[in-house]
Amino acid sequence: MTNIPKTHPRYLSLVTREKIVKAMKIGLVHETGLIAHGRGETFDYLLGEQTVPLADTAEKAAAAALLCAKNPVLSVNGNAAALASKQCVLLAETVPLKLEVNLFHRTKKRMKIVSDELHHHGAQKVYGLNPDVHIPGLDHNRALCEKEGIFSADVVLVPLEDGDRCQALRNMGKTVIAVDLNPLSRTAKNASITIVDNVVRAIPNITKWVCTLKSLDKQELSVILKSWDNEKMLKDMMMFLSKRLNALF
Ligand code: PTJ
Repeated sequence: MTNIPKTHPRYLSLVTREKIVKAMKIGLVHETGLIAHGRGETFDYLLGEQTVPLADTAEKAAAAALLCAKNPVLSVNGNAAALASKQCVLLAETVPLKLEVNLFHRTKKRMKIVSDELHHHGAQKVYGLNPDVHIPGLDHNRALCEKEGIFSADVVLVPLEDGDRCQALRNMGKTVIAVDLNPLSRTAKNASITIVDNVVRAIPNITKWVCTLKSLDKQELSVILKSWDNEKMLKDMMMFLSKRLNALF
């Protein structure tokens, strides 16, 4: 591993890169996960590498949706496991919700590596390794899931998604919470609640909101959900980003 001095102005970003490269070398992250990470970095740079107020509000709405859910599931892929396994397990315990591994580049070996990583960070049960159903309308491996997990979930949290599964899950009537740094992506546009934030910051902040909102009853939580307008948030986010860009010149 390259020795990155803590004094380096890009320390956190460089350490995260090292983490994802190391995860790729052991098969946790797919090679194309590095490209996805690079795209994410660009948008994070534009956001100022911070949880902006619009994202914080989305994380609050996500927490409310998870607390209202009957069967909430967090779908974990390679990048999410590499960057935020510990945080995913903590969120799973706090809500509580189920963890299911779901990969675009699915192999038996990678499924086990990602599942082992979650167990290593304390997960008791991880779904996904024994798929028994298909998400209708999807022709690739992301369709494979477990009946008790994603298939029967009413709320699915999907960090770093590809857009067509998000749409397929919506078509099944599920509430989809997406974490995607790119507000222009199909996932961002198709999700019920889009969190434009880095998964590294988003998952712990959702957990923080879950702890804050846990004492509210379902009616109070549904007030938060009813006021959520995803389309408006995406428009406001684009305004925020363009204002930030304009201010730089
Ligand atoms: O592990 P697998 O096999 O399931 O493969 C996962 C990848 C990420 C390769 C696959 O889902 C993929 O190709 O994703 P996309 O279509 O490139 O989309 C990834 C999206 O996540 C992009 O819009 C990125 O901007 C965004 N993104 C990347 N890194 C982060 C992120 N969003 C939040 N936090 C990040 N750290």
